[in-house]
Amino acid sequence: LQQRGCVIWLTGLSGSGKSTLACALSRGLHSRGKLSYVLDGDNIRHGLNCDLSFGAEDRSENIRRVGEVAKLFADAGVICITSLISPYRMDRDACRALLPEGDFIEVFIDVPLHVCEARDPKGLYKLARAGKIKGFTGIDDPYEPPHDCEVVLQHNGIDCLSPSDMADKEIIVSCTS
Ligand code: GGZ
Repeated sequence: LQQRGCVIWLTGLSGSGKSTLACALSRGLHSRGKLSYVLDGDNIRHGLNCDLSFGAEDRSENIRRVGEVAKLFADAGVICITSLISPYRMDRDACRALLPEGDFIEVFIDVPLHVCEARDPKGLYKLARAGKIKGFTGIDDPYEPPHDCEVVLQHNGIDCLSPSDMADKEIIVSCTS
């Protein structure tokens, strides 16, 4: 295997399309002969991080553990794609600091709250608005967008960028060059 590992860190609101994009990216890399692995928040919370809640401290611990695991993948030469809301800037920056300069590619999926809320694929925003889920990101828990990340994928306000459009953008270029 002749490949340098790195971490592609996707961040954005629930329903912004992180998991779909992670999957499309992974396929795009595979078709270019690159080995990648997706660490998805929702899955990880059923296994490795099943002891963690959505309180601020536990979210930070969630991000910390995934950051450490992602680093292990990168060390092994794998392109590790993480897909977590990762709402707090400080936690994302701590993960960045684990890797050599240039090996942490932070990708902000910049889809506005009203669009995510209109999509509401799992009905969670509706529950959050009704007060049935407390501390939901974007509703009554903060999301801190990156100040200076490697890639911003913006929503044009009309339709969705298709994940394959997004996956073909500069992200693949930066981790295959
Ligand atoms: C945000 C929540 C919450 C609360 C459950 N806030 O879109 P989903 O449903 O499938 O993915 C979301 C997932 C978020 O897990 P992460 O590990 O990515 O979050 S974090 O990075 O903040 O630790 C959402 C669901 O869990 N979910 N409750 N209160 N999202």
